[in-house]
Amino acid sequence: MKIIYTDIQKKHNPIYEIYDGVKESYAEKKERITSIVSALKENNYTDFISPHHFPLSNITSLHHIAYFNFLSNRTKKIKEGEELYPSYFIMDTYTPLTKYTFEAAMASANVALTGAELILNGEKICYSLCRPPGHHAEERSSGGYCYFNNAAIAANYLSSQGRVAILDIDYHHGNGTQHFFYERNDVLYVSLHADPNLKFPYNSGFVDEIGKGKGEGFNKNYPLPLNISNIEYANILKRALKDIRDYKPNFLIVSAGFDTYEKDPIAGFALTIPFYKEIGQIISSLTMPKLIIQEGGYNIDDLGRIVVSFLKGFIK
Ligand code: Q9C
Ligand code: ZN
Repeated sequence: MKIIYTDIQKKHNPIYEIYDGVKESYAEKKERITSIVSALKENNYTDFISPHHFPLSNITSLHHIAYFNFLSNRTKKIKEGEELYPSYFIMDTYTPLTKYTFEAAMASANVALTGAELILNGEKICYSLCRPPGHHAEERSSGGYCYFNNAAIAANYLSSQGRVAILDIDYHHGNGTQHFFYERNDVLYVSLHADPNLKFPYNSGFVDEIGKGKGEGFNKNYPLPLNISNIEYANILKRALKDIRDYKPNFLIVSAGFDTYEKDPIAGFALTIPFYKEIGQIISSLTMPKLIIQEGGYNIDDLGRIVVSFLKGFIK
């Protein structure tokens, strides 16, 4: 299995986030990448690939040019070690700009696009180890540790060659991804996530959000109760796969967040490390080519083992 990543993605390195007015240690740490890469190497995954640079239009056909320019220009004025908090392009207090945020977010988007290109060139499965994550980023806003929506950018790229389904298994609802494809029928969005009445992003991810216009029926949310177990989760995942099968996509993108893990420091499900292999197996029962895109997952000690377990569910 080809694995795409670059250490440029580690250059984004905020120190703190603000929760209810209190500064806390930044959860979306660069060590997440280190944990994943070293576990992959220990488990004999060797096919690592660096991303290449795609035309900016792949990003700016989704993200507004004013937002893109804001990230590009504003980060140039930030000093080493400084963090810039909300402006009108930043939706919350978890998504600061640092000097290298734009560079890392661009690299992350190119990691996603490189994976998508490999899929077009005939790979059956690829893992784009994106960081920063993407699924909360909208047309003109950053949020929830996300700047550019990597999965949406890859989906939009693939959509010129066929029907795309996105399965989002991050703990949080991918408001950004839903938003980009809400009125489109060429990209199906299906998400399993913590009930937004209780958890971030709080304002989207409800069952009645089914899409709009010609996109009606092509957005599907499965909000879940806290502390959900492996077995209950597997049942709902299988139901969600039926939505995907019925759609008959040519490509599948998995927005793979591992903050559903029982010991995740910011979340609240009860999934265990061996169960991620089962999730992988369930998803690999779908036959179309698959691009796995890394989203959340914040238990640094165990994240690498979780990813390895998950990838083992797919054929190498
Ligand atoms: N004190 C992703 O998983 N809320 N984003 C954090 C912790 C923000 C998560 C509160 C969660 C954003 C990609
Ligand atoms: Zn998440």
